[in-house]
Amino acid sequence: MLPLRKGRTVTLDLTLDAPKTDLAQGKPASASSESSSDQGAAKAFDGDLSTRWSAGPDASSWLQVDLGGTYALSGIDLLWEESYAKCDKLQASTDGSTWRDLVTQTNSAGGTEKVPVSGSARYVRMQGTQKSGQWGYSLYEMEVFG
Ligand SMILES: [Ca+2]
Repeated sequence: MLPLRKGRTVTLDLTLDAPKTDLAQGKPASASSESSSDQGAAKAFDGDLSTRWSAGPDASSWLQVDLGGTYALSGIDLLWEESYAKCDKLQASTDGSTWRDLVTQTNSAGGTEKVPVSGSARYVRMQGTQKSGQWGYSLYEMEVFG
């Protein structure tokens, strides 16, 4: 602790982080499956932590979003419900049909995953490969940052 005394000038050096903008929020979303009509793909991009996308039971289920333009990406946050992907690939595409892997995750713990990525993309996809349990993947939110 620095003692502050009356009459003394103190200089503070502050670095403020620019607020991060979720590029995916409210953008067009699609998924390989949706377990019910009120747990559709868009629910993972609505900025609401009480709503979620929930996939059918297939371990190869995926969820994707169209950012509406090509961005240089820095990170993807996955906010999982209890049923998460133990293994998945985070993929990127510029045309929505050819995908490349940004990150391959082989032992995820679920919860909130903040995954650093690099590369440019217009489309971003969570491609599941192994489920955490018997239920399909379920994401409260998937956030994409530039
Ligand atoms: Ca949501």
